[in-house]
Amino acid sequence: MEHKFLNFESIDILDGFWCRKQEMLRKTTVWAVYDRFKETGRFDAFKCDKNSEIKPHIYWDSDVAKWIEGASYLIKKSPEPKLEEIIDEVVDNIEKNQLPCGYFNSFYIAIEPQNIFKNRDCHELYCAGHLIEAAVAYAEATGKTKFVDLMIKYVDYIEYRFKIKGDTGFKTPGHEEIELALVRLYKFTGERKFLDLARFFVLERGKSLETALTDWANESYLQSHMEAKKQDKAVGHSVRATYFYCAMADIALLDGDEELKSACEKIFDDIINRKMYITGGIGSTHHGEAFTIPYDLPNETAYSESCAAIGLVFFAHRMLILTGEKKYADVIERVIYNGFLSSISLDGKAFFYVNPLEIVKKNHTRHKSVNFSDHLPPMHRFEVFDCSCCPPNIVRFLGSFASLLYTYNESGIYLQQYASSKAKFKIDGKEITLIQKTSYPQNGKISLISDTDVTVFVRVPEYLGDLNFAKNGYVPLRLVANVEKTIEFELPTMLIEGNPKILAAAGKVALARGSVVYCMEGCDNESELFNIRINKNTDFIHGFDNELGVPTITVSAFIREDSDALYSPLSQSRKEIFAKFIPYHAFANRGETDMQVWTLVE
Ligand code: FUB
Ligand code: ZN
Repeated sequence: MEHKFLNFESIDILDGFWCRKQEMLRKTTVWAVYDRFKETGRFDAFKCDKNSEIKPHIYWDSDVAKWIEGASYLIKKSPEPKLEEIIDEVVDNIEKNQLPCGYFNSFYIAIEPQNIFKNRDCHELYCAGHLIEAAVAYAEATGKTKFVDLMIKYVDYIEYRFKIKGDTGFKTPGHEEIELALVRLYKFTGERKFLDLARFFVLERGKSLETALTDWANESYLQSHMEAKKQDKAVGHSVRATYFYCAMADIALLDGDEELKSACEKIFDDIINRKMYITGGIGSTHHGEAFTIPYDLPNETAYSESCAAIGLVFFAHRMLILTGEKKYADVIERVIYNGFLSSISLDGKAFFYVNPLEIVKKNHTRHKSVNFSDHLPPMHRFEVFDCSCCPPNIVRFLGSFASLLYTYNESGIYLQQYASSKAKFKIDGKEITLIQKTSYPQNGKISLISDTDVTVFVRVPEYLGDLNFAKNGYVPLRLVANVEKTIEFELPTMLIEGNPKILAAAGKVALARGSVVYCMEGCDNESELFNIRINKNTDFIHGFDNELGVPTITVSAFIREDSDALYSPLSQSRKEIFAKFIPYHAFANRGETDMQVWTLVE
């Protein structure tokens, strides 16, 4: 059954885990990303000065647009005049430089006007999509409509060139994004032509062969290997893919299109049953930043791009709305506490683009002559990248994070993610304020109080399996006005096995407490991490790391002692040690050191 979701603007996150992340976003991250983008010329690129010393990148517009979208979410919740001033300047520059036909892209206007809409993989429609999303978010935050009006002019031109005239060098975007942005523009304006254009881009994709780029950047890489409705597997570039699947789910919902819905369901299941890391990361190879084959989930060379984790949450959230099925919210929980959160440093200033599941710093198992250099994982986060798509995506994701907390329908409110918050609903004309108090993920206790009688269906976390008092995975709590009710889920600490087909997890286990996956770091453990074998009967000793400000788990383990012999007969001789784990999302915050999620067990 379809659900509606409660937008972040109706929810205040009050305290606890996610409140601290949002405060970090407002105080630090949004400014850190701005400063780096300003220094690198991304904001000035909007002046479209062809003589500028700094040559813009083809998709710098999208970097700034995602930052504007995130900044707008902050403004929506509480005024930020300085952010508004920065955004207004960008909008003025767009107004000054937009071509009379409506076209806008700072790179193409300044550097290659002769190549407008010629090359499918040059991200013009991707940039347009992000600018549209930014414009809508800014209008919703401030009531200022200049930006959105400029973008509507641009969209009209896109519609004319791609749909009406059809004289462009390609039919559908190389990097999806404009599709879901057009759906958003439709919802904002109510104008059907934007939805029609979104549908056009989704349904035209894969109908005819558009140019493939290289051997790996082929039609599958671009999700153009077949029509959307026939697709049933996650393929190709993982960010492009998830954005495309989001648009498919949007159209499925708005048009009641069962074929598109079924395609989305199959693709989603392919991801979560065969192609997703335990952290919720997706994309197993840096070749094409892409999905590969089922169960190919290498640890050290994992790509697991931050934007792909975000894309998976966007897709899962849409599927949750479309179907009301809890598994989608379970996946969101897995991603937000692991593969998404690892992307940002604890101080909020630096970011991972690639989120590995293993780092072997000394790298002594491979000589540098092995052509491995471009696969090796990053050992620390960066403040900005040449291709800096992830940092501003993180800004917009955290800025609108509260939208993930609740859905609702005529039967009541569904609590999908746990976070202390005050939410204001309007269901069937009735206003309801619901307060959720919790210290999750520190413990599993959730207290709820509302000002009106209402049923709240509390999602049972995936790691608890099926509870007999739950219905379809949700515990129904009938709240009577102003009477607090509490539910407490157990938060088990577990050793987890991977599917036997996952080579990278063979003979190994991962450690998790609830949905938070843990890892070992070299700086906490004296042995090489790959030599450590967790004792399968271990107790779990819970502690706290004051330097990092995160919980720790210590387990009993064995190592093989060092030896001079290169080979020796198998012996049972082992040294007992304790191995210390920290949450995966907190790794790489104490300098460069080894890290490992999957550990041998015996
Ligand atoms: O190409 C634009 C963005 O940069 C993609 O979404 C990321 O994967 C990175 O390639
Ligand atoms: Zn990215």
